[in-house]
Amino acid sequence: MLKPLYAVLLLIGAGLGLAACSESADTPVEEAAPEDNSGLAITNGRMMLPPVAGNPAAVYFDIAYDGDAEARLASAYVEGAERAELHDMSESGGSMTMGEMAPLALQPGESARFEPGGRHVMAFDLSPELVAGGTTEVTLTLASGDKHSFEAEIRSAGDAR
Ligand SMILES: [Cu+2]
Repeated sequence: MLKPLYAVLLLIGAGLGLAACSESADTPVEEAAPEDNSGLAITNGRMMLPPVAGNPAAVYFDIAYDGDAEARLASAYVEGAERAELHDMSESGGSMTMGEMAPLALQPGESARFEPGGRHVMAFDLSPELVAGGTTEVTLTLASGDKHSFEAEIRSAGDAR
């Protein structure tokens, strides 16, 4: 009578031990840089704060893509902004207007620029914690679901873009 009960307790104990073990083993892995299979490398990341508080900021950067297959940029996330959109500038009737960017496809080995007067990430509803001289994290998500994050330098409206 005692023996089977002991066996059950042992099993429960082993189960708990396993759960605790895998939890402590997983935590350091998650805290390390998440695996980045995006093939994206970003340089020159910077966020231009708006001249008037309450307006959106623009984020510019250079992309180099070195993946195995065509990649499509799907969305952007900017730490400290409520919402971010991928924008492009186009000329219509002699004036420049901006709007949602057509999906950007990158072939292996290709690069692209997000720069003043062209493509940019528009960041809306900015946290007051985003101040010139600091940095913020920008995350790009590809259509494949792969993500790539980078630090963007925060600059004030009058600084070099
Ligand atoms: Cu815009």
